[in-house]
Amino acid sequence: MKRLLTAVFVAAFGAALVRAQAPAKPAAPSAPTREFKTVNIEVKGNKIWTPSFFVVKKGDKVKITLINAASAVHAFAIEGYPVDVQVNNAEGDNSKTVEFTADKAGIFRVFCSMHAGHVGGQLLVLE
Ligand SMILES: [Cu+2]
Repeated sequence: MKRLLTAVFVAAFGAALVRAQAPAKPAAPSAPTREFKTVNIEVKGNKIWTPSFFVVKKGDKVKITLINAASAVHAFAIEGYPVDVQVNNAEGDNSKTVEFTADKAGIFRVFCSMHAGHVGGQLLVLE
């Protein structure tokens, strides 16, 4: 019986000691949100999302507000990411927001998925 009590005491005391000495886990830093605003304009017949270059770090949350100040409907898409939205200026709803996490490093084409001639840009995701 004495051995059993000793074993129980050692187990309980040891567990308490381990808990007391365990270093606290540092809180994982939350990824910053990189916010951008880009406007679709038309210059001498050329449709452009401007600015059209976005630089973020891998793991960042990205929020891009899209404003279509040109005519009709244009799309904003990023190759390699699930981003492809249409922004319609003709119906008075000329603003949309896209949000995603930049989980892949590299250079990704930014383009209008509706018009091949639309001037595009790039998303640069740094490692
Ligand atoms: Cu377009």
